[in-house]
Amino acid sequence: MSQPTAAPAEMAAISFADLTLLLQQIFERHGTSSDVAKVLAYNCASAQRDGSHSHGVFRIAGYLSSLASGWVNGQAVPKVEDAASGFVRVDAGGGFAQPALAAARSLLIEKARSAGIAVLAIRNSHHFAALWPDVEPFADEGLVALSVVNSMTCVVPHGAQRPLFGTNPIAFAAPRAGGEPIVFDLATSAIAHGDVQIAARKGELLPEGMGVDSQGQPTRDPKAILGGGALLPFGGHKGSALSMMVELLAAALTGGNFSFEFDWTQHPGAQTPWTGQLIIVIDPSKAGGAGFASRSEELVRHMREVGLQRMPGDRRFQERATSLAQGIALPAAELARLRELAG
Ligand code: NDP
Ligand code: PYC
Repeated sequence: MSQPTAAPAEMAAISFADLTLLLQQIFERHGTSSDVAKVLAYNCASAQRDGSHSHGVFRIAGYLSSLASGWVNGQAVPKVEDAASGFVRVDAGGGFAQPALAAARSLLIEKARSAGIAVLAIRNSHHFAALWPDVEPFADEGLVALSVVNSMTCVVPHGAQRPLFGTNPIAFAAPRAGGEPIVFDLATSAIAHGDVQIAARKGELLPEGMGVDSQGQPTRDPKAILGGGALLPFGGHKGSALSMMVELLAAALTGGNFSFEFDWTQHPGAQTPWTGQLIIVIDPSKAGGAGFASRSEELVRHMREVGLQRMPGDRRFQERATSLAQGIALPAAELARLRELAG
């Protein structure tokens, strides 16, 4: 006998500008300042537009429960410090990382252009989003950018028995002549925590090798991973080393918390990791020689020539083009819920 299949959800479409405005209203109505709301709304709408589903409107519930719990300061005003010729520090004041980046961005670019390289160290910050929106705009301005952020303990270091690291993504962006910039953004865990939540919600099994249950046994059940189990790093000892590097750069170097250092148990509903973020920006024009963007393009051409069909970022740029042309597709019930939240 065949299994009954769920009816496909009725879909609706909304423009990028309208979704951004709607999300801005939601954030403001739930306790953020207008400045913070603008930055978070643009970030979250961009993720939805580009098909970054684990960090688009799916995250709104987590943002709002974190704000309501008092765990994150939606009104925080970042303090930018000019630390050295190539170093900017920001204390995010227990608020979100993206407004801290926005506040420091022009100083960071000025330093990168004058010194050739500059570092932005954000501490005392919450990052609950995709990382590519933090680096891609630098590439649009001809700069190379690399960012790391740590999150919350849920990944077992390779060879260990218990979780310690966060899902700790790394994002990179570089300009490319005659095309979209080269951008990748990847969790150093075998799968992002957000995707495990989405699989659990849909009742789907994960591929092999993503995580373990509460007894440390391999499992494909996302609910077992979320309910006392843990994730594994991608690529065994190699992903584990990168995750360790992220803890060092995003937390030890910035003055932020390691993924295991904060305790949110007194704030039921808290979901936003209270950690740190590092961004390194390089001005490739200082390297001399052939233009960097032309060399990037040359590399991409050679990759295509050996048979590469899909560059990292290709799917996202394609989704962006479709969303901008046809509107961002969302289940109608989800859009109605967002409108309710916006009041
Ligand atoms: P994916 O594994 O989906 O993708 C990682 C990268 O690989 C992307 O740049 C993607 O490009 C590219 N890619 C995917 N498949 C292919 C392929 N077949 N060929 C070439 N390139 C490919 O991402 P993750 O699940 O690791 O991470 C998802 C998101 O979660 C990220 O945005 C990350 O920043 C976020 N995250 C945030 C955390 C936080 O603390 N704030 C913690 C952990 C994750 P494309 O985009 O075009 O698909
Ligand atoms: O998807 O792993 C994740 C994540 C952690 C914090 C924000 N996103």
